[in-house]
Amino acid sequence: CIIEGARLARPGEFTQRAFLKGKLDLAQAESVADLIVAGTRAAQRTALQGLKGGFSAELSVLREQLLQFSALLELELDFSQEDVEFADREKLTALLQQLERSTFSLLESFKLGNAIRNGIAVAIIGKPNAGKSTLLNSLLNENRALVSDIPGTTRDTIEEVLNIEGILFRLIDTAGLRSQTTDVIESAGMERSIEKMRSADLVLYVFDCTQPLEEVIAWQQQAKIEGLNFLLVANKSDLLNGSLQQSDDPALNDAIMIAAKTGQHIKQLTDAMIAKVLTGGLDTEHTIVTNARHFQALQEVHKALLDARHGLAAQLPGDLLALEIRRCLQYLGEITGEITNEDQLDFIFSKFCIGK
Ligand SMILES: Nc1nc2c(ncn2[C@@H]2O[C@H](COP(=O)(O)OP(=O)(O)OP(=O)(O)O)[C@@H](O)[C@H]2O)c(=O)[nH]1
Ligand SMILES: [Mg+2]
Repeated sequence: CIIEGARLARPGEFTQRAFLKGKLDLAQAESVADLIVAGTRAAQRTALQGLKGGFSAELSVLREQLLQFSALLELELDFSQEDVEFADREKLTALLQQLERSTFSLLESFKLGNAIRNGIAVAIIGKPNAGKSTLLNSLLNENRALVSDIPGTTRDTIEEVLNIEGILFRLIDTAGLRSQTTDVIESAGMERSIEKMRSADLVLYVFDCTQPLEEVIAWQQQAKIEGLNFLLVANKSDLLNGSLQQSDDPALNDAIMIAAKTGQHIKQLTDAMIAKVLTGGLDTEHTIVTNARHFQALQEVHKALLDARHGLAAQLPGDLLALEIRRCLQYLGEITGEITNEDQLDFIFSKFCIGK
């Protein structure tokens, strides 16, 4: 065929043609690329959702409404001598606020979308000897981390990925937290533990349920203040019969009782981990932004919307207001591909593999 003049398709060429012919918009075309690299079922699901155009549809509606206002504002400019107002300022303010809310929730969804693509970071935190490394091993079903009855066994973080029911988790075993240590390496390890705890999507706070529980309650209060997404994991339940010791505190009602060493109730824990993640809206029909380019454009949209609304409040003249609104439209259009330049398109489609 090649002698006859045929050539191999360029990366993304077929999808690019579908876009240029108007069969897919840009956000949908990019979902094709996301689908190709999706490593888990959850990632595939969000990519498919993008392909169906939910994301684009949501933005298109908003963009259309804004276009109408923009047209009215531009019309005012034609009659600038006569001091007329075609665009109802109050309605425009309301629309801008609605757009701000929509873009904000889309921006927020990026965090979840990103987690789905790259795995949900789960930090396993707790005092030395609580059984964190034993839990990591039990979740992975292998002896990955060193376990011993000497407190301070884990000195640095250990990271492993685990696919639970199609959702990718990045499990991070950390060095145990103790209130005081004179060991330099151990205290450096603890600093890293705290860092991991703060940056994780989900924190598993593991404690030995045969020990006094005051510290657990204190940790929980602090975690709530810091706004952490966490689960309390009461470990070593095989050493108890029945309920938590001194657990008349209702604060610990939600703790999940497990025995990491024997693998008891690990399924209950993984179910709770999935439930924690799903509350972010993974299974709902909500649109999730997974694409970094969309995220950046949405940030610009959000900034432009704020400027426009502040301009309105400050009774900015119509021509300046029209400029701000055009900026919003520009960035919204960049996401769905209504406004693009050649270079940007080539860059986007070059990330595809050949034959797509
Ligand atoms: N009985 C019982 N012992 C457990 C359980 N989980 C862990 N252990 C024991 O507790 C000790 C400490 O376990 P590790 O997993 O090393 O604890 P860690 O939290 O990682 O400790 P550091 O790395 O020192 O912070 C070991 O002797 C484990 O065998 C459990 O569910 N039941
Ligand atoms: Mg350990």
